[in-house]
Amino acid sequence: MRGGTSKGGYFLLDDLPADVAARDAALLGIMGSPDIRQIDGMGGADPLTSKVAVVSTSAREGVDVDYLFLQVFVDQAIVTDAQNCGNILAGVGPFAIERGLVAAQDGVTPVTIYMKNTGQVAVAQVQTPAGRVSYKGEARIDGVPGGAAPVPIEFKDTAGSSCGALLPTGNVSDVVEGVEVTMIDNGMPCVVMRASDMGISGEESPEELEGNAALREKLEAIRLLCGPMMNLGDVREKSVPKMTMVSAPRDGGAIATRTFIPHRCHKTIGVLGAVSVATACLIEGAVGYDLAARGEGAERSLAVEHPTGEMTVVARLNEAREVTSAAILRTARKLMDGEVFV
Ligand code: NQM
Repeated sequence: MRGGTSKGGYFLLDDLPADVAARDAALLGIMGSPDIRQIDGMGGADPLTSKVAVVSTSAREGVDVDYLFLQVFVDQAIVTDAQNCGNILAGVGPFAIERGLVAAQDGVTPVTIYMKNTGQVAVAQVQTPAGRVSYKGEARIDGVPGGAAPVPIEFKDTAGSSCGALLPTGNVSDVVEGVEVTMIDNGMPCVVMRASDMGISGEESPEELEGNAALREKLEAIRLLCGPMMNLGDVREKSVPKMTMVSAPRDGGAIATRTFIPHRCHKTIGVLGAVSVATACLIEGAVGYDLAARGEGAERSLAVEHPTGEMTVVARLNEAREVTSAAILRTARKLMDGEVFV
């Protein structure tokens, strides 16, 4: 399925080996990793298309399904659950209904999803006219051609999802390798830096940025130092933290971004990555605050600009001006249903 601007294999938990090593070996075989072309598997030779959702009925009160996200590295024999994925999440509701884990209503079916990677809950609204999942519609998201059925998703209590605290160092900003950064986790551990401090304008294409060896080296040096500071330990073999360089918005949005995830430059931006960066823009003194068009009031619509458009994060704030929930719009599409070979 395509989930948002990512693509992956969606599995029922019981269809995969229970043993983690055997499961990971199977998923590497299915995706064709390690190989930069993933020629012998289903992966699309890009971290954004080498993803897996493992879905099961939930035993939790008030929750429909449990979702475990697994990132299958393209060029290394690594399968990691060290991050969540809000894009692949967009396909979980439709998949759960298609597989009979959730009964469809006539109209729209809310699916409450426990995200096992971070221990938090999201609610997705799936279009189910006449009790069947519909993927067709007019909702558009940047990074995906054409229209599709809308899948609005709401997240609550995502602060400190992987790092234990929204600002894991206790500071709104720190200086690492001479660069001012904000380390933040509102659903996705992110290091936010000013593009200008990294020697770029923030308007470059992902290809141009990936071709900038000095930039990539500097980003990785900062990332390896930030990992332990964010309670993530040694992050050499982890896909977090994400590295987002911000600059003033160009197209009427709230902030412009270029994100490394962490070794390839994202063609858009991750969902929870966008939520975390938008949250940084709302914290006085954090990197991004001074560059952002932040809006007013208890509900803010922040268009996070990225290389192929924008992703709007609707953030709700409490009286202390802390973000208490965030909502985004995604779409998803079933691409094939069948048997895959290891
Ligand atoms: O941040 C890519 C994606 C993601 C993650 C990544 C995501 C999120 O675009 O919630 O969606 O940052 O590795 O799928």
